[in-house]
Amino acid sequence: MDTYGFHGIHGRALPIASGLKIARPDISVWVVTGDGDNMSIGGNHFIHACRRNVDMNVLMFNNEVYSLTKGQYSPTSHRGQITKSSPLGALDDPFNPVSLALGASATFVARGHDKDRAQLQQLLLKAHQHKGFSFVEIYTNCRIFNDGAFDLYTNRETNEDHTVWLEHDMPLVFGKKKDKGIKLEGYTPTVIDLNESGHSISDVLVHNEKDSTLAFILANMTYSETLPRPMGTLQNLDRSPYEERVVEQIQHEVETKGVGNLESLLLGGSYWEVK
Ligand SMILES: Cc1ncc(C[n+]2csc(CCOP(=O)(O)OP(=O)(O)O)c2C)c(N)n1
Repeated sequence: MDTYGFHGIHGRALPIASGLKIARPDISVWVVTGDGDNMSIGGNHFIHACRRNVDMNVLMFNNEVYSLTKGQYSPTSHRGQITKSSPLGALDDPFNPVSLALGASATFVARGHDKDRAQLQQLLLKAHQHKGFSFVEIYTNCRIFNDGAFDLYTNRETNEDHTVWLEHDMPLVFGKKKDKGIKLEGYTPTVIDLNESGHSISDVLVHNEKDSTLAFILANMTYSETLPRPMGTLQNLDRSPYEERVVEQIQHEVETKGVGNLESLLLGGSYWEVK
């Protein structure tokens, strides 16, 4: 097909994209999905796509609600969220999508939002350059069914005090005046005030996107009421993409056993004759 993209069935974008990339490793494959699509009906596909590490880019537009179907709660809706299907407040605790991706062994995990194009552009470029599975969670405002859900993290007046930008080799400094930092006390992140005596920039945690233990700690800051919300690249690891392993395996078999023959495959080895 001479096209830049197409729609698949709800929840099944990742198997379609995996097949496409394995058949055509030369093309750049992008999946655009939602929190409902990717965490509910497609949740099982998501965890297996993460561990398989097919070289593709998954952009998950998280608006914390099912919007197309007019406002039911989703796996990223928070406890107490009032929606059309939870008029008294949702009782579930949400998935944290970046923790789920890390737990399922995704090699590239990042988070951005819809109101900062420069940061998002940087993340999408990094995802594209990463060889392997890239997951980018994108906070996306739904004006109709969940307006303002991310205001604290995306509005100019509040976002600098409520988010921290993760950049490899850079200290986790945040705040309007860039005078607050994240310090690790054991495995626990805490906020320090750099204006206070006894605190200096050398106490501030320096990000390392190759450290998967640190990625978990940072991802866990997500729903904290006292810590800023981590944005940027949580993890960026090198691991061979699945489709390369498929090609290598086939090449090896052809080199050692010769080109295959379907008939001898079907009639050879394990088969039974029913009498
Ligand atoms: C196989 C199938 N099951 C259920 C639906 C109904 N359905 C359509 S969209 C949707 C949820 C969408 O949520 P999300 O992925 O978060 O996208 P949003 O609409 O919020 O952008 C559901 C359940 C469907 N279209 N197809």
